Amino acid sequence: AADSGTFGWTKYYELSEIEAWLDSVLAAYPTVTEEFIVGQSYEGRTIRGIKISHKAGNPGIFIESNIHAREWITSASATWFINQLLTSEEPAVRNLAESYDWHIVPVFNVDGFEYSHAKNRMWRKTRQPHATNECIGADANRNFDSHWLENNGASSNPCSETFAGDEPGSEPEAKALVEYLTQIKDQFSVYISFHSYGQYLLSPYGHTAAEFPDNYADLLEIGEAFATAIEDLPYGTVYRYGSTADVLYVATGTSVDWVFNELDKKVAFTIEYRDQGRYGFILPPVQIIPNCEELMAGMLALIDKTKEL
Ligand code: ING
Ligand code: ZN
Repeated sequence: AADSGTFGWTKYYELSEIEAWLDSVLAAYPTVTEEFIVGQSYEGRTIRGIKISHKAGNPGIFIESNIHAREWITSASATWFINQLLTSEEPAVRNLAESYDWHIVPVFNVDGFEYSHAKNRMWRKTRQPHATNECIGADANRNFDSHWLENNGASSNPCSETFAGDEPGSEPEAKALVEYLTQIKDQFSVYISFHSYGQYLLSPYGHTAAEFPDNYADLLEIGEAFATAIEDLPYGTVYRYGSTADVLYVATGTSVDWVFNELDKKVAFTIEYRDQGRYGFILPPVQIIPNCEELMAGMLALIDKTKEL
């Protein structure tokens, strides 16, 4: 395996270490992997992704991870998942790896992630200063052009943790993702956004609990399959599922709602990983691998159910 001596899943890594590992993976698997670039962050970092494709013509799955800086378990899970797709010998995982084109961005909010390592472990937002206010950053997951700033699902106060930004796409990261996804929209049919914490599989809508998508019954069936597969593991971890606004809270301008509504991708979910608040965002490293095992069990079930419907 690529760089197996120095990278693993028993601790959390900084951006530079994750990027070095990504480089080693790209070098070790040149025929099935390819780098892609979503764009540049406010501070000028490159937002990188990896595409894993074993054959032409596969349906695509896009994974966006660590849009919120402090949710370190999300990029740890994304790198673990990439490694599994490339190295697992389990038949079900090989089938998952080889039957889909995977587009995975392990660390989307690169500036915030770096800041959460260097300065403030609890940082959530981007790092773009505000013109008329000393507070820094917007919630990238409130900055997309879908019901932006409606229904109190975000804040217009730049000092809020859920500041929606000055306008949709005001954050260079969100703008770059919109442009990139628009460009490759025919190459994927499933979109997953990784978050922590709370143990949920969340579907659209985020913007209202008074309305549900036309395919909500299907989304609930997928949610049930995902949650059951996870609960069946020896850890017995319980995930809840349903629409974001119904089971969690109203959130507007999110990436998942934008992809669902504007790109018309009808299988779009947020995963909220472990735990339920005991450690919260500071999930102990010993839980990384169990969390990842739950991700794989859940993903296998999610994709199986999606195929069936
Ligand atoms: N939770 C997500 C948040 O952005 C979410 C929940 C995700 C809502 C996707 C809507 C869409 O607030 C955390 N923990 O960040
Ligand atoms: Zn989050």
